[in-house]
Amino acid sequence: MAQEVNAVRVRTLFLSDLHLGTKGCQAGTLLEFLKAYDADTIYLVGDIVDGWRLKSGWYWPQSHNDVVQKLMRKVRKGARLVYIPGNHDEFLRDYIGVNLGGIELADHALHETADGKRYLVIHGDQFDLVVRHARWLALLGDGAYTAALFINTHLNIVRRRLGLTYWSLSSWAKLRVKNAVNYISRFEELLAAEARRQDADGVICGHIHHAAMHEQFEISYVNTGDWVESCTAVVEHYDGSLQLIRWAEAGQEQAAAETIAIETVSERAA
Ligand SMILES: [Mn+2]
Repeated sequence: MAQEVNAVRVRTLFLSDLHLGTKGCQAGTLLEFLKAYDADTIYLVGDIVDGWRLKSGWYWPQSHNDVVQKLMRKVRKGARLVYIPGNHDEFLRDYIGVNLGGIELADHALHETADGKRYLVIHGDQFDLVVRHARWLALLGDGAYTAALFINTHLNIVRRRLGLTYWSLSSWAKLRVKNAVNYISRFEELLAAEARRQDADGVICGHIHHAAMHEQFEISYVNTGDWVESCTAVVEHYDGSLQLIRWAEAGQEQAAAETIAIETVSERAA
């Protein structure tokens, strides 16, 4: 306990797209964040360990181990940890429904906030093909949409078996800069629609490395972002309110300020 006495405690913590096992992962910064925040429940919303990259060359420095250790330490201290695999850690999808040493593996989850709102928690790669071919699928109707979701998942399993790299919607969209905004907004719209289909009040996802929190589609759309570029996370406070933390920018200073305030009371007074 001693190590995290100064941590900000939240009801729930949502993290995605850490990409541990790649040089891009900002593990040191992430570790600082994990020291600053403690939660009753932690959702890992996919692409936590990058299995695709690990296969083509092992990259696992001590800092990546430290992140895993820090998360496991939180579990030992009583945190509930739900791991929802994404496309880069798809190998874990074979273990969905299993509890691995205190880690619950799930395809998706329905999270209820303290104020009774229900959120669909899902990585989001399931919608790549639909996003890419939205116009055609809209013309073909609902059956085509369901088929695309099915094909999307199975096409990538086949690619994986063949040792091909995952086709990435986000990097593909980024290459087409002019259209990137369109793809992002289409992704957001689809995820919002899926939440509505599942009778939820909102969705919390990752995958496209684009943190966001808005109600543009008459439902809460929340994207946790990533720890490769933006260093973002989403927390649920004890009143049920959600907050997007941009750790690389203001979050760090804010948490530091709160930490100093706690120190002032508990330590400096002594
Ligand atoms: Mn992904």
